[in-house]
Amino acid sequence: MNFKMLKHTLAVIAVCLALFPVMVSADDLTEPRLTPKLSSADRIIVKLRSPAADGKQSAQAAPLSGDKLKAMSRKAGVPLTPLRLMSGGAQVLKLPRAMNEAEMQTIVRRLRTLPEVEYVEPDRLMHHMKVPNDTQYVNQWHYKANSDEAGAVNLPAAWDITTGSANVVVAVIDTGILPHEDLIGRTVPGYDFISEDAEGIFFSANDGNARDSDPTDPGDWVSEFEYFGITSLGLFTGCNPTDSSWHGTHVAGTIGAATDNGRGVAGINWVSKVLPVRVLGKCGGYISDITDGMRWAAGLPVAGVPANPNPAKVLNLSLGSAGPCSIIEQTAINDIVAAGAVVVVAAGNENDDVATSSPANCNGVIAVAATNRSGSRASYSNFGSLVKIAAPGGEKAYFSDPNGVLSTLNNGKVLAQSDDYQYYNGTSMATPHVTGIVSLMLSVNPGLSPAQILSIIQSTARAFPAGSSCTTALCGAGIINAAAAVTQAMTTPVVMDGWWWNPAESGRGFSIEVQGNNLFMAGYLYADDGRATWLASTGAMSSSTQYNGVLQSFGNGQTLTGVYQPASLTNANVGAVSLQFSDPSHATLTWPGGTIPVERYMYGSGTPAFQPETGWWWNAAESGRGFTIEIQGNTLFMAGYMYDASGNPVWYSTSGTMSTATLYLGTWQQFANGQTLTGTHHLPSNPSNVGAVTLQFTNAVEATLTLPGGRQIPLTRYRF
Ligand SMILES: [Ca+2]
Ligand SMILES: [Ca+2]
Ligand SMILES: [Ca+2]
Repeated sequence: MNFKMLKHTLAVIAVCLALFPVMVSADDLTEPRLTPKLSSADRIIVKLRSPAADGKQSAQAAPLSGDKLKAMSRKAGVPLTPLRLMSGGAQVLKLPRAMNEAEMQTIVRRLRTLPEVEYVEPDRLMHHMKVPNDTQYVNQWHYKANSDEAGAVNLPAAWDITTGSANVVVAVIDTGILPHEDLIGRTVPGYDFISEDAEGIFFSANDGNARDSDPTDPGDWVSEFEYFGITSLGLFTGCNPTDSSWHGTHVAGTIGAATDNGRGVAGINWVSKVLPVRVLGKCGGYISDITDGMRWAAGLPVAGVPANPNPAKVLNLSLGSAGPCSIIEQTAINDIVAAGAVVVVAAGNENDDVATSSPANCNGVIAVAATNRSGSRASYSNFGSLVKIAAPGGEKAYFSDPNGVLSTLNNGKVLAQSDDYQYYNGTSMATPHVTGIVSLMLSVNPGLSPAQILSIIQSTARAFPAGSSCTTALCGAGIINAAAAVTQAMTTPVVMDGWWWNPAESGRGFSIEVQGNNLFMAGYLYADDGRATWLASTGAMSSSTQYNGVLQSFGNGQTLTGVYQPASLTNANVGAVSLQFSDPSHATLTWPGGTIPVERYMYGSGTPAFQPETGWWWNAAESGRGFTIEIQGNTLFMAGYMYDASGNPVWYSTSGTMSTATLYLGTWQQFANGQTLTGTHHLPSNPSNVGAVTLQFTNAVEATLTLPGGRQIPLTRYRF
């Protein structure tokens, strides 16, 4: 498609930001102690309003009449069967089958609209939370429910939902791994990326060769002899004498130790396999080897190394060093994230701003700060605005202090000897908690993007406990909450945000975005008199793949160059609209114009130098008009949804190549005379040039927009 055609097809729509109804989240069913196993309810509890005029509650409900039952079944959309009467005036009705959460919510919502219904709720099946039988689980305070441990990640309730999926692989980019009794059977074949130090010299690798297919950890001790003898030769610079750490084995155990096997420790993920990628040897590892190992882990090609048959969806990097994010690191991370994998990185242990520690300071990673057992910042943990989330890294006062993180280890100080379990502390230990929980989220919803994963773990994070030395400015959004994150992951729709269209009907299209469980779309098209117009719809998804709502029309709001005036809802129901998503980039749209296939509109390729968040943006001080912004490849496409001088909804669009990574210079265009809501397809006429538009991004969620006339407007991402 040439660029001219592109301009025709990229029309725009409208956003009516603050005017839309308040979004309603899923039912707020509070659970006392036990956690409901979602997706397994086959009954509902209904209480009808008492017909008694005196308002007294009868002790027991009266059986439903046949007519009443039929009416309720019709409303619910499924046959309901009386099961039993309850004390307190409610009764239990059986559903024809077990319903998943979305189906259940639909039935509950429908029945609530009946005037005679006082309340209706799912009759959920409760059960014990899953607790593994590993003998040392009792000491893994960092996994426990928050009612038991202030600094823990709330795993038991998450394990009730999932203990992992065989379709997910987790990469541990570290010192390699040992065949520990509690890791046997928990790995897929990895690789050793440590190159020779110089031709024929393998001090760092310590396994007698360069890169090879065996990621077994041979030990990373540095002896006094080596320290004094070899550093003087320029090797092992900045490296101190130390025992072997078995660091990768400890990290791997947190993520995926064999669990519920009656021995040792529990891992966060009991099912998904660990991919051991060895990049750290004696005295650490080089970025050149680490980035090759990262790329290979995510399934990207690395010269001279066989393809990885088990690409990882999440990479654990419990490593780093002082320094800026290098180009080679950022490029590798960009490519890995573009391939759909999540990169989780330790913030570092220098008690310093994470901005000083790479690769935690790279864009697109989840940088993890460490908290201690009480939920305060561990004294060693790096901190700062680049930290995305906190997790328990523990804080030890002595070697075997149980306030560290307990995982698999070996007791060999030089070479490996006997399997062991030890407490370590560090952001290296916090990071695999996040990685493991991300792998559980991907186990229930493998289509989640890295951006969605980050959004969910941040929005579901637990606030730092009272008295914590952490704040969101220091330690990220909160302490990761496994149960809440996995629950949210299950119900988060996988829809590609941005521009959508029907290729057979170019000239009109759709902005579609899903945040959390809420969809917000605008259709940009033409009025009967030929002017560009837009309609919008927003509300909760019915399920992870289905949206049902109404099209709404707004008017009388702020014009392109006029002063602010709020818009008004001119038609609350232009017609019903539904979107049935068959995959993240395809859907069937049913609306007043009929039923049409729509798909994600792809107009650029390659990785942009800068990637702002895709979707709705606005100026919060000027609600009622808004903008959709997207960069694909190096091409920006933006639309503005606002009003003309007569108060009609109107849209403008602009599209073109970025001038610099963060600066766009273009012109507002306005199309006319294209396809109407219900009319047959025809292309719009050539656009008119409305004036210059400039967009200068400050970061991925903030920009300054300059509209025709020169007025500058601060834009931020619109959160709904
Ligand atoms: Ca080797
Ligand atoms: Ca090896
Ligand atoms: Ca175990």
